[in-house]
Amino acid sequence: MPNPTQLNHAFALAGALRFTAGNGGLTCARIATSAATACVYLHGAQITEWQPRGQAPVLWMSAHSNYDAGKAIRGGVPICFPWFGPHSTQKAAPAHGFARLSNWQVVDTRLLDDGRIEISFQLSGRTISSPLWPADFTALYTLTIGVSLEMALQIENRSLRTISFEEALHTYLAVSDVRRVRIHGLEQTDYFDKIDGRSHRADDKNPLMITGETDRIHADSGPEIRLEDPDLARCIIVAKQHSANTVVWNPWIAKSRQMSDFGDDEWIQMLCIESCNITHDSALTLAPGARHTLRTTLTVIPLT
Ligand code: TA6
Repeated sequence: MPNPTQLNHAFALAGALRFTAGNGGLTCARIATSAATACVYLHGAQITEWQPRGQAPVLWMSAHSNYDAGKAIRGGVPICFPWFGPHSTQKAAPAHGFARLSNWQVVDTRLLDDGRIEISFQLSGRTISSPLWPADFTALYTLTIGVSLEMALQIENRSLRTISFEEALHTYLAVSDVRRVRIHGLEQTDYFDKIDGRSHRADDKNPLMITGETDRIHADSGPEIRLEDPDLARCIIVAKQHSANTVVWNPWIAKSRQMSDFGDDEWIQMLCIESCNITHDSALTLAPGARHTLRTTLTVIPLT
């Protein structure tokens, strides 16, 4: 894998993007423009920081995260692919697939005319073949960073047979106090509650509020989820394209204590709102040569 010096020679953008050694010695791209700052690790192509100028950080990161080639970074936006959660048959397989544990290759960086920074990463089945999912594929992940954050995950089937997979942008959002936020956009949707193992229908008109451990897979949510944070006087808009389900997750007290890379009280200041194509009903199938792009855009507006 190229070192920061080699990456800067090929991809640095003067005054806007440079590569450096981050936590744990893992290589990351640091972005700083008049619009925002950000940090993206090549490990998992995981964005860990995004902060529009004048805003509090929008992505949450655990202070206890690992930064180790063999482990997932806790926070930011992990890429879950080609399966979500535990592997269907191999219990020893990594949760949420191998994409977030892999070194992705930087393939492009550019400064757009509107001042946004675009950085693209690639993961290929030719470099990361897994007996658990032996497909020939190419994943292209493009981040467009400015006053908004656009994340586009394109999967291409490079094999001669149909492939099926799950995917998610497992977005950790930073909140002031998860007990006081309101989530709009999931009303009147059906969801599977992983806590009680049953299917439910969301309240018809009231926004979702978090009052305990929450782990829900909502089906057919609309194109936009709004997270209202009264104490930060802001609303984070999660706009989704080609995402069949939305996961809402907060581990709350007991689950937080069970995770070594998650502080006991960190649950208060985070909430995952994840853009997904998961479960048997919504996993994706691609014919040979076909492509699919899951796109999520985060925007922050004042809470009026
Ligand atoms: O997206 C929610 C979830 O599937 C939860 O069930 C919990 O496992 C969370 O992901 C975190 O998973 P991780 O493997 O990153 O600890």
